[in-house]
Amino acid sequence: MFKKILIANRGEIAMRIIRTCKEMGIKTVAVYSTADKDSLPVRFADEAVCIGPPTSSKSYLSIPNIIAAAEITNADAIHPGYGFLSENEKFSKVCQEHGIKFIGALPEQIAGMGDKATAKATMIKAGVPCIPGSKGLIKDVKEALSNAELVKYPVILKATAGGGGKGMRIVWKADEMQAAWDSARQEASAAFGNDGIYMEKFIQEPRHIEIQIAGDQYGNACHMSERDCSIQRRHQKLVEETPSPFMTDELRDRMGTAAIKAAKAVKYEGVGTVEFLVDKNRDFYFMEMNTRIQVEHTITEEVINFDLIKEQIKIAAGEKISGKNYLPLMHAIQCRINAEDPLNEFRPSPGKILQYHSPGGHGVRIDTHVYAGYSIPPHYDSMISKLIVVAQTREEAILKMKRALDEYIIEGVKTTIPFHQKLMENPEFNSGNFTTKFMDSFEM
Ligand code: MV4
Repeated sequence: MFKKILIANRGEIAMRIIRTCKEMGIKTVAVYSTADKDSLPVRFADEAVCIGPPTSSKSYLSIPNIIAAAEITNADAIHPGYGFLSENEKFSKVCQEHGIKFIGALPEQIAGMGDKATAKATMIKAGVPCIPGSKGLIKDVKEALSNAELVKYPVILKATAGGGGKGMRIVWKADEMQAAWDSARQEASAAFGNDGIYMEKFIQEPRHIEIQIAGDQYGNACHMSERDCSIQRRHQKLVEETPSPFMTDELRDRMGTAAIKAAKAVKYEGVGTVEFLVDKNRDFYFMEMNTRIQVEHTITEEVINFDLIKEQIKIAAGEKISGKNYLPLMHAIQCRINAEDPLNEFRPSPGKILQYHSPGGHGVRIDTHVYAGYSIPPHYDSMISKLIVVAQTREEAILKMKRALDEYIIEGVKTTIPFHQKLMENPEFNSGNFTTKFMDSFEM
């Protein structure tokens, strides 16, 4: 087992990783930018190293600075959390070259899944259901038009380097193709320095359901059921829950089997997520594979009674997994509490937290790095905390979430708490019958 892990991240996920390391008897090193010197991970890690100024590119994204911190402190592994360098092929490789275990995917796996057209080709070959579309990249608008005739409108153009909706254009009919093609290419080129585009049939009003998976160094893989992430706004998830209200035992079995196929196809080591779109007929299609721990891993932990960070560390250290799948025993919901103003188009609201009281009691979990007097820096994402509830049924989980939201006091910054309170009262949300279009028409 590792003796000392450096956490190449900040905020709640840095705290989350430190907690598990402590429980495993592993020493921790926090790295921080000058904007985060008063943060909790810096306070609770065994050691802390300043790696630069607030700008991410000069601190949390600086490979040389982070490797130097690992060498100075003699860390034998690096946990990258989510975001920042967690899916950076170069960082995974540089760690390897320095004899430091990267607790995440291998460079080849990051590259293979990071390029969406390549990932899709891999999944088609492995027999994972994919959305009908172009065979790989499209070279010009003429080829786009001929592909669309075969796929049939509406179609969607996607940037191969994309994810998170950038460089994506829906095309409803042929005469919109030229403009969509030009703008998708332009946006992809500017955002990723890669203007490769491929095409798919556009699935209308899908659900976003993802499967948590794990694989070990010996070729074993398992799934840990699903998370429904359909409640998103501009590709930012706001609420996640498991099980999905749309799930059936039969669908879970089919999606779980497909996700395991996906993991085995790339000899996946570690924990990961296979994202699917699910249509109204319960047909599902591979969308992306995330080779990192995700923000919403917490709800899976609650329903299968399992520490996913511990599992990640054990797999990285060479332990075997049993290969058996995990089914949900409970119902869990997570609300992302952000320093944003839901009455003002979710505008960021950084600043000092003047009063802070967090909810508690049976079945309530808060993952956070904040405290009364803490200032949320403007340089990073605006998440304050993750509020997670777990109960026997969906109805009880919603009631518990309402109770917890009522107890939650945060003063000094605007938060998404009022949005979540409104959502928990919403009939459509309560019915469980919602899709990724839900937030388009939500009124505060
Ligand atoms: C799609 C789609 C419909 N049809 N692909 C959005 C982010 C990127 N990862 C893929 N996305 C989508 N791909 C086809 N063929 C609809 C979306 C989409 C979406 C997906 C998941 C969650 C929220 C979404 C919001 C808008 C569009």
